[in-house]
Amino acid sequence: MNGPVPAVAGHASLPGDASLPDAAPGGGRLPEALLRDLRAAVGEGHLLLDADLRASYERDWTGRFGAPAGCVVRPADTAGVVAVVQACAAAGVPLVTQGGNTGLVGGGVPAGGEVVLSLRRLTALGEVDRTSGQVTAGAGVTLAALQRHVRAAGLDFGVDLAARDSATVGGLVATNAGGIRVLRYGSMRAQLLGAEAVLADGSIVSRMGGLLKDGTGYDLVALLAGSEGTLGVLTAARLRVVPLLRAGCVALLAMESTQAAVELLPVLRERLPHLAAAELFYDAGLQLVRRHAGLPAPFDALSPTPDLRGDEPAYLLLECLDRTDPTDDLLAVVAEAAGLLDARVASDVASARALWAYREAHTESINAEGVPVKLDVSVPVAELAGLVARLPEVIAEVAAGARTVLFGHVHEGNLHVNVLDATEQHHEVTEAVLRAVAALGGSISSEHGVGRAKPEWLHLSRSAPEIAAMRAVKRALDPQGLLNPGVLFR
Ligand code: 2HG
Ligand code: ZN
Repeated sequence: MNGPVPAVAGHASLPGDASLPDAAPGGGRLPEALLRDLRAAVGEGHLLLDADLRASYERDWTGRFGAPAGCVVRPADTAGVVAVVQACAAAGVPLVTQGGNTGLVGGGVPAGGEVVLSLRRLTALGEVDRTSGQVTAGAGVTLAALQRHVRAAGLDFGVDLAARDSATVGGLVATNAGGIRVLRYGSMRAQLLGAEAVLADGSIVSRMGGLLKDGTGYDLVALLAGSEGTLGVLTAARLRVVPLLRAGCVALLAMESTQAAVELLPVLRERLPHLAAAELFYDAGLQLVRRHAGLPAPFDALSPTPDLRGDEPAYLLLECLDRTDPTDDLLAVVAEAAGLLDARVASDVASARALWAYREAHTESINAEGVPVKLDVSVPVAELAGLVARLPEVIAEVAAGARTVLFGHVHEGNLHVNVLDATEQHHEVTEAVLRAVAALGGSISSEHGVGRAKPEWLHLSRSAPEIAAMRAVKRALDPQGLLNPGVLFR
């Protein structure tokens, strides 16, 4: 997930990408009867057939994935979604569900000829229920709109990420999005207390009561989180809210190595109960961000400590949030931090934002350089420094001359591996990186989903019986293979 969605239509498919079949024709090829039913379901103005109107729905944010859709439909409500799903089921035409189109693994854009079901008009927001600490949000509500709504009631939402202005509730649930607050509140699945979803046969599953204890069998709501639109179309979510913590401070630490940053984690856990984010990046990303966002150097030239363990410096961005100013506690930890080369601490909103910009501008700055091969992985945190040290060699072996930019969420051992100048070798790079991750007991997809980018490597993270069980669930709920075919499974 990333920043504001720029116009990216017109990028060519990556050479040799088996997930992108030759461009299928647009709306002209869909059966007339289907178009008639879709028009009736969404209204004339929300059935998009012209190539120009479809374009922004057909290509993903990175420019790497996408193909012409049969058409795009934009229903206004759950009844409209039901009518769309039923029409597609009757015609046997597959659907791709899309939210804010900020996905990074091709899971929300067509592979050629599907109906794109955009949920952006499902923007209803219920009143914040202070008694239960819950709120209901339509699938098309953006994260920023949800945050504004909940904060106006003196509360907050537990997930936050850089793409907040465009990413929608439906997409956040579909990918089980993580972001920058996972160490405090968990991923999207942990916020999800109920859901309304339209299944592939047009039936509606609605569990919006928000019961915190409910032992009546399978947890269908939890199953939808991370299902990437393959099991049903999520139309609304019942979400947990958290206290609004207005007093905050941010520190940007230059650590002598990744290992030094990792070794600080137990100290942070024990001494900073108000820690809300711990983010990691390196010089390669910092230089790109400075160039594209025009930011000054955060530190004067760093003078490495004599016992520098051979690694490059790692930048660690920490944020504490509380009811009372947590700056003194953070300063005390920073003052004693082992392996610290330099530090900046910000307690006012403007300087805190300025420090966050170094981290949050990574995705945009990388994209400004070209189409990256993006891999979102996690390893047990004790293995993180080892992975960071190995990756340059692993990547250079299959893509000499590629530029690798690493950043991520250190607490979860979650690394975003962005490889530029490697579009020709994207398959080899993916294979090499994901194998290195799997060898360390890691996950091939931490928070962006599997999408169309990684089904081939699912077996590196999931056993054969697990994949068979997942496929059985998919077949049971979507026997026609109507919903997001090619996403998650090959
Ligand atoms: C982030 O942490 C997002 O900023 C995007 O997950 C990561 O662009 C990326 O690779
Ligand atoms: Zn991330």
